[in-house]
Amino acid sequence: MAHEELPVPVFASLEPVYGDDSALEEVQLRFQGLKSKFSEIFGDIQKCLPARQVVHGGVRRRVNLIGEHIDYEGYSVLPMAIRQDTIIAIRKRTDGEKFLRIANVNDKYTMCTYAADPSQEIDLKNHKWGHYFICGYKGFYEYVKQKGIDVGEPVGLDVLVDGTVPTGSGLSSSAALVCSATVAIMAVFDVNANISKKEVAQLTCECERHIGTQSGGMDQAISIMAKSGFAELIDFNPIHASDVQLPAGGTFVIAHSLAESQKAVTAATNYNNRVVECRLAAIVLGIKLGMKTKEAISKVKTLSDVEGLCVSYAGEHGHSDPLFAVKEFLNETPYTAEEIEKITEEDLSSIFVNSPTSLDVLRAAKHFKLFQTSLRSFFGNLMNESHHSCSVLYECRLTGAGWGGCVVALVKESIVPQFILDLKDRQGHHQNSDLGLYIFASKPSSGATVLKL
Ligand code: NG1
Ligand code: MG
Repeated sequence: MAHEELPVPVFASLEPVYGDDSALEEVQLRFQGLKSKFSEIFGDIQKCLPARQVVHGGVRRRVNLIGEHIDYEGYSVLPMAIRQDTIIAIRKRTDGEKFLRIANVNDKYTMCTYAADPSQEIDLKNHKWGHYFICGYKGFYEYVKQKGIDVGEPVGLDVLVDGTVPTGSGLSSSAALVCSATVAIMAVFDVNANISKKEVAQLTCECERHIGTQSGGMDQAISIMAKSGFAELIDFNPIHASDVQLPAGGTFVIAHSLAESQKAVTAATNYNNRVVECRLAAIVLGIKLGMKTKEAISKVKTLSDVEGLCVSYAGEHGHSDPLFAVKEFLNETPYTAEEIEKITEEDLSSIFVNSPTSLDVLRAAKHFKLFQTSLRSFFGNLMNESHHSCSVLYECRLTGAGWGGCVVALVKESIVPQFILDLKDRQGHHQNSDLGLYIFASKPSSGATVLKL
């Protein structure tokens, strides 16, 4: 059975997860810290259930090696989990109290309190870190409802979070929190045994959309499905992960640019803007390549949906790649909404009527870069090309969504310490007291885990 078909593993101690991991000692300390802080805040640690998440590093965080900004276009990506993670301790309240209290070991994040109400709307205009937990909470209840699983009336939850990656770093701190929240909630309600990692990956991707980012699914997929020692080639629709062995003798060094990117706050102008531009480019290409207007609008969601048409068109002209059609049919000058509406024969606001976050984009954007956006999606295959296309055509340069965050370098193992020292010198990182958080080496790590202690 493929490992993605297995449920998220449940362990009684840390060793099976971190046994081969130099970080074991550090993690043990963090778990002890998590336990005592939990008791300090909420009292009585008994029956507290810690769930651990690590990305690309898995309900660890991740770095992406190949393929930025193409997951939401249905194209495959190659991320890996890094050693940094988010761990959560969670407990159901049995005293009838109907609040979710979400605390963080880091004092920078003050406690967030929400009603124990799965139908609550997340207040997107007033961003709070606890909203990411609520994404998982809402998603969990949507899942059990859809599956007909009875988990009883909503109860209060005490939650304590500890995450080791800087936020807004393109290392997917948001997905680490959403995924660890979802996995922890599943575990505390005992519904984690029969659900496969693949299903959790799909579910957590939908969960994160509650925060208003039109998430592609890469981060959640790797957070849940990562396997120690491997990067994963992730395909979408449906989600599928294939293990990819990385070259021996190399280690990835991840270095923060020290610019933060608050995607949940800038979604309309950055991330969701690219998702909307891609959909519009795909619709326009679909129409230019002979689809009827209505058909294109209803059927074409991503550029991968029209790639076949583009390739056939190129073939008729003795070419083989979809870029030929892009260059033929799309103007390099950005389009106004009115110009696109002339082609679609429909208001853009009615095309996106069911997507409030897309309507936000339409309100915020003056122009739409259809040519650049489709060039970029069809183009981003090899790491160098991907990096070039990312920086030149997409105005971002880093792992993750960009506009801040981390660079990733594959470095010969023998020179890693010197490489890190040089980087610190060049970037003035030596003045930063949290050095290890901002520049570090990581091998591919494992994905989400539940610990019942
Ligand atoms: P970051 O920057 O880590 O939030 C985002 C998306 C990914 C992917 C990358 C760009 C979410 C949660 N993550 O990553 O799905 O599209 O940008 O490759 O939306
Ligand atoms: Mg994110």
